[in-house]
Amino acid sequence: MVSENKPAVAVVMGSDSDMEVMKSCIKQLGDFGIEPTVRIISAHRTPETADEFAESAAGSGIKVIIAAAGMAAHLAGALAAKTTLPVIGVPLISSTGLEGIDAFLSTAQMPPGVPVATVAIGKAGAKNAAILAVQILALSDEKLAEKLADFKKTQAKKVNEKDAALQ
Ligand code: RP5
Repeated sequence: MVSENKPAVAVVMGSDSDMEVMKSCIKQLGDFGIEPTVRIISAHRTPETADEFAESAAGSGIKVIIAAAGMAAHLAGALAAKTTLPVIGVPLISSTGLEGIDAFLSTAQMPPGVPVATVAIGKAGAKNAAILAVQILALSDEKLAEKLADFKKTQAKKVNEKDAALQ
């Protein structure tokens, strides 16, 4: 069961400039009734805070960490190095002109032994990170599992309706 009081999901981002995209992650979690802990922590600018956060996350009741960053995105990996909780990495597009490929490779290409579940670049990834976190929590939470099943049905219904409108 997900605790009513302690947030089970943390959404961590490398900069306040990531917030605009990560709002869709926070909103998607909210749609499943999950209010996450939201933090701005940088693997490069505030590395001590990153260590501290990762080391104390499990003890604070967090079960899944979503970590989003752009450019040389080391946040998800740095957190994964210091916790046994599952870490979902969201690579973000920055102003470098590399369209998020830089962050994607930095997030996904973890060495063996320290996985980061890396989702798509940008807004799609932000939303999918929330859904993946819910899927992990739903393994031990029947109500969440039901909500996920409803979500899938509604999603399929919307596509079917669009298809039908073309016939
Ligand atoms: C990363 O660098 C952040 O996650 C952000 O995506 C990018 C740029 O950060 P700012 O210069 O906008 O703070 O660490």
